Amino acid sequence: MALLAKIDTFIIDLPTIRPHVLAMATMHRQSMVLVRITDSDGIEGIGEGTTIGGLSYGDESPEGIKLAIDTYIAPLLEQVDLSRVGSVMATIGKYVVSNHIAKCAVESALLDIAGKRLGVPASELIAGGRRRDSMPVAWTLASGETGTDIAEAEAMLEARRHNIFKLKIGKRPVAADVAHVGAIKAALGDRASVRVDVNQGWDEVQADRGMAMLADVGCDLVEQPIARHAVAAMARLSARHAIPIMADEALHGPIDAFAIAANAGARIYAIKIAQSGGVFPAHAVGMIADAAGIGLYGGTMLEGTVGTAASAHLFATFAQLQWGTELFGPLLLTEDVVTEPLTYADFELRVPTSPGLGVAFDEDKLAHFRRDRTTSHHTLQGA
Ligand code: MUC
Ligand code: MG
Repeated sequence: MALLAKIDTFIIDLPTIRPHVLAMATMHRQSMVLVRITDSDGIEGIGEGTTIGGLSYGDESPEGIKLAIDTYIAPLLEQVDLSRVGSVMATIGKYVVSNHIAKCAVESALLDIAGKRLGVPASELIAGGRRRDSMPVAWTLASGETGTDIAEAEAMLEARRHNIFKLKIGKRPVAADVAHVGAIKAALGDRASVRVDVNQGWDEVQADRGMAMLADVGCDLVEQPIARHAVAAMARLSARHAIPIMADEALHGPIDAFAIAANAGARIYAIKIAQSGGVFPAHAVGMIADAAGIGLYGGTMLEGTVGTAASAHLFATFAQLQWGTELFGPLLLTEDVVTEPLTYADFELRVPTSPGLGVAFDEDKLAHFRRDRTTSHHTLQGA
């Protein structure tokens, strides 16, 4: 039996290495909610809940995630045995609907504690445990400039960091977007897989035109071309085009996963632990996809190191990961708040091996980047 001794939540804001241009927002920084839970045995677990562009991507904001945890989830944690992670999350689910990102942050911290208690990486606590120690990682080209994106992709190939590139489109007219994708694919050729994410930017007519043109320029897949609720239209587009649709915003956990599979709305799922409501529901999304013959891709909410590690532990357990992952979040940031960064090498991310999530806060950096920091006399090197 492990009881709650302490829970602390805080928002940190970290600058991005360059503006990250998406259909709905241009990011100059990433804001993440971090949770630290200490149990009655003194074991500490950490978790992350992150979204993109304030309230422009989804219906949870960093401020709202923190409020949901502090005001509604923390009191529930005072009444349960924290060592039973699935049961704790079921209790939370009974009293807190939706709020998937907040739930994900708390569940990750509990899994971190569970792994540390048992002396095993979090991946060993999910289904049959870890099946792979590293996984392919895509990079998103989203500078907004074709030439800059090509130079960035060349540098990534040269450094053997990424050979899968996702391009963010949907903001400009369809033809201009496709010309941008075509120019990048022509420059990279067979050295890289080029994919696009429209972030719901098109209607069905634009998607019909866009998907046909994208197939012609050698694009490998089209992520969430239209509105997330338009499952019937996703199914019509999937039936009409050979280029596969990957569902992202449409997937908020197992119920959506089942509905999209039943309606043949997508051939690939971008699985995100935050959007699904945690590692366990995201695992269920993966199982539904597998059963339906839908390909798997490990998605990101552009989390920092803690959320990226939690995602990697889950994706390491999937029998199939046909489309790789995009767990590059920490690489988009100029700063980090952990003691040891994750390892990226040979186009892959290595899954941490120490107990729990396998990552730890650097207390000085954390204190420095907390939005609610009270002192500014702490000066970090390079900060
Ligand atoms: C999204 O919609 O997939 C993932 C990678 C990236 O650049 O943005 C995100 C969000
Ligand atoms: Mg997406």
